[in-house]
Amino acid sequence: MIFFLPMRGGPYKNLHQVLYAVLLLVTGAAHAGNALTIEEPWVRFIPGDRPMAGYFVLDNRGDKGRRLVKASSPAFGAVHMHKTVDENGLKSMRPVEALVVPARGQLEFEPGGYHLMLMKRQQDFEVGDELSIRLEFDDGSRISTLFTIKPSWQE
Ligand SMILES: [Cu+2]
Repeated sequence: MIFFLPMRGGPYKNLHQVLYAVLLLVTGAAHAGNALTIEEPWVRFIPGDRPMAGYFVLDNRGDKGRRLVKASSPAFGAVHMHKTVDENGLKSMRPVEALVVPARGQLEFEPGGYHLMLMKRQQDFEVGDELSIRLEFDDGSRISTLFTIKPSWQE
């Protein structure tokens, strides 16, 4: 009795708690991973050292809005979020601090609108190359995917 009681009350109960916690972590991570995805990621090719622009659609299937606060890539020294604005026919770019992907909605980065400004390239690129870009959210979560470099005329 003295041997069995502690065994039942202690380690087994704890083991179940640990297994349950692991199960929650695994399913929680799977949910988080599935809720937000990067669709149609591509980069418009620009020769030389000038900045290139990255485009994608963020698809949020979760029931909470997500706030995108940062983008980065090992292939570039700096990545900023920009918005192209058209004022009386004059196009310019403005920095964007953060953007919300609405619950069960999408946020589009597309030519003429939001884009990632990819600056200070760390390597040479050609059309067809792929490069990794990571997006970070204000809750600390991150997702990354491969962007394909496409010809400059592609929209
Ligand atoms: Cu820009």
